[in-house]
Amino acid sequence: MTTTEVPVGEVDPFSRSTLENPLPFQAALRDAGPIVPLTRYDDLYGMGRYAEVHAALLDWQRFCSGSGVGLSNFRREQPWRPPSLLLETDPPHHDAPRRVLAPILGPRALRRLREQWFAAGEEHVDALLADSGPAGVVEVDVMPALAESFPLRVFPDAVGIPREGREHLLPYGDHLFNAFGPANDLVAKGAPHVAEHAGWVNAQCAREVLTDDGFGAAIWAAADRGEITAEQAPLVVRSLLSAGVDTTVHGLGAVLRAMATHPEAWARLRADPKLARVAFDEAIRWESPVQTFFRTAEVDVPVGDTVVPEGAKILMFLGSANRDPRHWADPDRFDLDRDPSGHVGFGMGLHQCVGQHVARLEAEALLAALAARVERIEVAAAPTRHHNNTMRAFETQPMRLRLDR
Ligand code: EJD
Repeated sequence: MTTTEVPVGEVDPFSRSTLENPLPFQAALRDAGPIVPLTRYDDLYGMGRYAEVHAALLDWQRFCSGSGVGLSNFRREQPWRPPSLLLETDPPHHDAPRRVLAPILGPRALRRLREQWFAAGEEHVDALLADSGPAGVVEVDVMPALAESFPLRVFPDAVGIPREGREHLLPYGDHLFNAFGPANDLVAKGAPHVAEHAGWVNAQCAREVLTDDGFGAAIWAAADRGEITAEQAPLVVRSLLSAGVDTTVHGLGAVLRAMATHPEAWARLRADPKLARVAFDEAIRWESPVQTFFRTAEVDVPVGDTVVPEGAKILMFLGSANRDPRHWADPDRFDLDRDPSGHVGFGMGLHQCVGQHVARLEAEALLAALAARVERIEVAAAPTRHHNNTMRAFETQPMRLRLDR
């Protein structure tokens, strides 16, 4: 907890109580200044205001990613897995993998998937709603029943990996996102199983394992054209399996929460399904499933009255920037009438989420299917949080879906 007695710089952003509800800590961090030393960890500074977070994300020359985007500094510590060619690199090394992946996940390429995923959304929702009683109500925990199962149904197929072993994907991602933070109990809990999950994930990245029509095959085709090397291709496939599952699960969890707690927004979305996209982006701003990641100061960087010394880590609070009242009017309000574009929930600058169009399409397909059949989404019981060093997530969200009849 942030109390008036403890200066915000002495609070552990990764403690269980901060993870359970980070909002008071983030408000105090923003009020303390544009950059604040976080003294629980060595050589660490925190940035919580929109203007500075936004500017730093654009300034890849001084706020670099090549030393890792977690607390661990790769110049001094061995990473737990070979670094990502997209996430944990700077130009020029970053650029070829990014240039290859961007069109594979871009709006033009996704047109092919749109009809398929909308049909999958309908099937998925129909199966869930088949269990409604005579009252036309389905009471269900939407985390497993929708937020997890829908991405797991459509995304691995689109990558082109086999069905067997997909249960490794979520625990792999959960550990990966924990491992960006400090080596606390959350990391310790995942550690005994990492080798098993990582072994399976890495094995799915081989050309022979992948179908010949998915995102994975398209990455390998780029290797054949010489745009990346054959050594790079499996690591780029690994990026899809790393960043593409847990993130969308918790993005869907966020938009479902918003719809259940804002019935007027749900009614508007039902009347105009085109609102699904802005609803999803506003939910990403409001909840910020990816709460934080780090940069490393490439040189001494002055920020306000503070000089961040070369080699120090800077913790960028995306969720805090997305609720900074210096930038957003009434930021704690979920509001379908605001323009959420410019939020940093997908990052900003040259590392900005390359999979965001995929995430939006998954959300649109699921929301459209729900909108066609569900008149009201109600909170049936208080949700519970899933603690993760990077993600703001729900473990459970019991809801009542009232069918249109
Ligand atoms: C990520 C914060 C990868 C990879 C890329 C992006 C993430 C994780 C892993 C999404 C980090 O290339 O392996 S939000």
